[in-house]
Amino acid sequence: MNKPVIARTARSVCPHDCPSACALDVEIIDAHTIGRVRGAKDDPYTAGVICEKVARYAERVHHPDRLTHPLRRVGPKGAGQWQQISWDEALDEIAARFTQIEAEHGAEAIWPYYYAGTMGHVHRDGIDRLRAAKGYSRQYDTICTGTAWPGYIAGTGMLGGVNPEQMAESDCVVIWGTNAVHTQVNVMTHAMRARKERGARIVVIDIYKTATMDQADLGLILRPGTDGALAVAVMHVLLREGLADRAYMAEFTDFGPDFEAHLATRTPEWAAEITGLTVAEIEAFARLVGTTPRSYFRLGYGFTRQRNGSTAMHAALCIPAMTGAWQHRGGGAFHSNSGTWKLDKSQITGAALQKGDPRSLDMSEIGPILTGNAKALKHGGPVKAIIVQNTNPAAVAPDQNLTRQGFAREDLFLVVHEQFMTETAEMADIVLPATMFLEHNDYYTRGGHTRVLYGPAVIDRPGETRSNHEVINALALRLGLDDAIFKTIDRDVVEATFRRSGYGELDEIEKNGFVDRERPDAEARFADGFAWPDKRFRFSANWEGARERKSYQWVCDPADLPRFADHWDIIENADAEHPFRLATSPARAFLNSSFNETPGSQRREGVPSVFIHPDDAAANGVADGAFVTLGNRRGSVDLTARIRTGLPRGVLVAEGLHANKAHRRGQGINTLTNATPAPPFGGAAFHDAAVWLRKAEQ
Ligand SMILES: Nc1nc2c(c(=O)[nH]1)N[C@H]1C(S)=C(S)[C@@H](COP(=O)(O)OP(=O)(O)OC[C@H]3O[C@@H](n4cnc5c(=O)[nH]c(N)nc54)[C@H](O)[C@@H]3O)O[C@H]1N2
Ligand SMILES: Nc1nc2c(c(=O)[nH]1)N[C@H]1C(S)=C(S)[C@@H](COP(=O)(O)OP(=O)(O)OC[C@H]3O[C@@H](n4cnc5c(=O)[nH]c(N)nc54)[C@H](O)[C@@H]3O)O[C@H]1N2
Ligand code: SF4
Ligand SMILES: [Mo]
Repeated sequence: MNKPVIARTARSVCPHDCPSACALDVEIIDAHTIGRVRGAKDDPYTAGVICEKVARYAERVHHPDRLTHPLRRVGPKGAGQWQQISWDEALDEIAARFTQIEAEHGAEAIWPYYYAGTMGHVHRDGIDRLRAAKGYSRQYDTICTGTAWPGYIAGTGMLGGVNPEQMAESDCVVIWGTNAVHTQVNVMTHAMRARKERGARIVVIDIYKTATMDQADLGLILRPGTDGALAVAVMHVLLREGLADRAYMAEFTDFGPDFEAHLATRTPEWAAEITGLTVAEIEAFARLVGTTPRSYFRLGYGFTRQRNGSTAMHAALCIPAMTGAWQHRGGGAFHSNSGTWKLDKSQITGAALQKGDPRSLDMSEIGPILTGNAKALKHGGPVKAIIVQNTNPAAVAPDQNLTRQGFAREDLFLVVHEQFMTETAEMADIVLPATMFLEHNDYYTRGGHTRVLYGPAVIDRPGETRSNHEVINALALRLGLDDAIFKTIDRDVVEATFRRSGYGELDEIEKNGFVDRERPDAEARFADGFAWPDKRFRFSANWEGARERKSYQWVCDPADLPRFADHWDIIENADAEHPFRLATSPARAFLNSSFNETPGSQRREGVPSVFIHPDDAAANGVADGAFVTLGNRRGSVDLTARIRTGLPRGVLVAEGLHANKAHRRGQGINTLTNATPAPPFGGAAFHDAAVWLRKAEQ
């Protein structure tokens, strides 16, 4: 075969929900076709490196299974019988049903539901414009960041940290609870540069020996949900050995005798018992960060997907406040820059049009909500209609049996706007075909670095696909809304948003593709104090302050929260009936449930499987490659056993998310995860499930 002729290379942005937000160079073969996708070499964070799944993006854009026409269900729910219809028929039917449901049950019976399939703000958040103008139920956004962000904000007062490009200038990079090789490969680019150029030490903290830990100088494998114990024991050692920066603490934190007395009880021996680490490992880690001023704490999401995840985040964040690492270039902490963009998104979300003050329903509780849980419904009426964009809750939401039961309700009118026939789309009454990022205009942010990037449409869209923005506007107009905000096109919204936010003119920005929002280094490292009125970092987490800043909702009694940074033992501990702790960590070649439809990713990930410690396998008579069933009170899932070392006994890790149907019996891994909101403000504890394990019938 002849090599395709590349007509040009277009600059774009990866739209997926990954902190890296890579700048891309996309080979354009003709008006409809792309070739290779590469990481932009001139982008300082991307630095020419992207993950393999996006490098193969041609497989996803040109996938034979892409949805290209609106479909109406003709058989029973979920039976896969469809009739192709026109856009006019589809939109008319949706508008008629929504109008009828609103008349009968009130606007709150309709719940637009979305997440971050695309991280472009115009196409991701525009659904809120329709929601606001109609007074539909709000969505309380918890599924990803619900536990992580509050824990960080409760210490620093805001969501922002030292520019992650400075990892390259660090002498010790602590990669905590993130499997960066899988989930945000660019962290490794900068951390490895520090090792190569400065001899920096790389520390990785996880619950199993990940691909990231394979690159580490010091790997700490602890029991799931025990990071808080490690953090406070590290601080115990820092104080005991004179490695704490007392001058820094006196000036910049709320450190005092009560906290010191608390830490005196948090010995490495105490923490070893809880975490499964040795005293020597805890002390070695404490001494390393205590004697290396330029220690950079890259705090991930993974360790916060435990019921005590918010307190674990806060506890880990306390360490650099005690060592004073914040003062040094290449030192400090970072979780996300999502609190630093200062964007005026009124053109996108239509906040000014808000009608009434509707209830806010927790997206992570979609299962309980759709199956009539009164508390989850905020003691209001049932949800009767949903329009979904950018997310696949039938696979990604916790407590899958409840979610699926909910979607199967005959009285629920479900519209799904999608690129593929996902598990959620399969349950729909109307399926609408969506464009991909190379086919529409948008701008993108992600927490992992400092730039806001623009990605224009660079190829023609296939079939009758329409963008999210177009669908929301078309539906709004049919529902009788006629505000000018519903008559816009995507590029103009980007332009207006940039202008209103003081970013400058899109024509100019488009020339290099980004706006750099890097803050002055002193500000990013809180050199003039932390973001509270008294400017002090909080070892005693300021949960109420975090709640106020982000309009979070309490899901627990604030009095139950530990007073100081600590291990909070509220995880789903193993018991006699459920002797294993399961984590559902990310697979390298999937991104949540995205890419599990592409052949390259399927080849790489193989069948849905679970890592088991050799002794646990032997004790349960499980051979490598055998089918096992994992279960708990929420349901059970079949997986293929992979016996391996590098994880504690009693811990199971299932990397995903594989398609539900890739599992025997069609039960996806989220059958086992818990939808009960994690304190203090909600969120799903995806890596925190107690399960039993049995040999499955082969
Ligand atoms: N390839 C790939 N990339 C992705 C994703 C994906 O699914 N696949 N998902 C994307 C999304 S939406 C997000 S939010 C980010 C998330 O990316 P990360 O911040 O990396 O978070 P997680 O992927 O949830 O988990 C990271 C690691 O945390 C570990 N972990 C679980 N429990 C604990 C614990 O109690 N303590 C410690 N120390 N570690 C624990 C898991 O084993 C896993 O290795 O990644 C994005 N990138
Ligand atoms: N067990 C377990 N479950 C998890 C996690 C875990 O670690 N373990 N991680 C959780 C996390 S961190 C997150 S963020 C959630 C994320 O979960 P989701 O937000 O559901 O992420 P995806 O599975 O990638 O699904 C996104 C969907 O949006 C579609 N899409 C992409 N772009 C567009 C577009 O422009 N328009 C429209 N209409 N559709 C589009 C894609 O085709 C895809 O089906 O999953 C959570 N679920
Ligand atoms: S998924 Fe992440 S690492 Fe891969 S290209 Fe997108 S932003 Fe970069
Ligand atoms: Mo996420």
